[in-house]
Amino acid sequence: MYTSGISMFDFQTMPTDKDTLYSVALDQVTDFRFDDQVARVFPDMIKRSVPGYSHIIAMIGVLANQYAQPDSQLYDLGSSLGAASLAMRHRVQTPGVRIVAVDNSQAMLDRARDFLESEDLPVPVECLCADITELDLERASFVVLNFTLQFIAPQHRSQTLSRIYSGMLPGAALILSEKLCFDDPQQDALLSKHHHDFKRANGYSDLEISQKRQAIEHVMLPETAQTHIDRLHAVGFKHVSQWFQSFNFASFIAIK
Ligand code: GEK
Repeated sequence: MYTSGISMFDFQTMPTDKDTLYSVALDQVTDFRFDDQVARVFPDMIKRSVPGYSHIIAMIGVLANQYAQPDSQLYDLGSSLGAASLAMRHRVQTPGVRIVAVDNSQAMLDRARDFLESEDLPVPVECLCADITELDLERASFVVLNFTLQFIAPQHRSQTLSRIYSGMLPGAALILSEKLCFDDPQQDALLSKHHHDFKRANGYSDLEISQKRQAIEHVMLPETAQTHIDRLHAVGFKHVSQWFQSFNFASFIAIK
């Protein structure tokens, strides 16, 4: 069968239950954790919560094929169920590359492994349960932090990026996608409102939106675009560009 276009290669094929985790009023909303309950519904949750997610995943595949160097490694840090790994695996044609998908949630990684191992493709993928703040990368030509850095404590972000940078080859690229906040309170409120409109349009109720926001507010700490750009430069990246934004969600590319 002839297939064309990038959408064939994204996370849409991943099995998922519908996300109803915050649909009934909870006595107490506890801090969000990437546990088995979340892993079960994750593809549905992220697609209905992050504007532009499927586009970013598809572009990660396209960009990985541009930056992958022969006999190097491609890293998917905070891989969750491996959507970015999957996109890279389907796109990259460079000889001798392997993908390393890293997450510190065993529940996420078990599902990612089941899914990635069921595929029969030439590019090998290793699924590693590890904390990315303590990881040493080797011969990395392409690194993905797709909505992961926002879960790392702000005081550890520079050091984590420096560590990543030192494991990257000259000319290698890092993709950093994040939820943003804005210095201007009006802009911040407007884009946050539009994000909630997006979630409502995807079937989340006001109760679900507000309980999820409570669960995530101490766990996921967004920063401004300028903070990310300045930090990437300070770590040593030569070129930094913001290549995507939808409401308060953005993605940057940084080249060593
Ligand atoms: C995607 N990138 O679908 N070490 C390793 N993993 C971590 C750490 C850490 N210190 N902290 C958080 N995580 C994915 C989506 S989700 C984003 C990424 C979201 C992991 C955590 O377990 C979770 O799987 C992931 O980072 C964040 O393209 O849910 O908004």
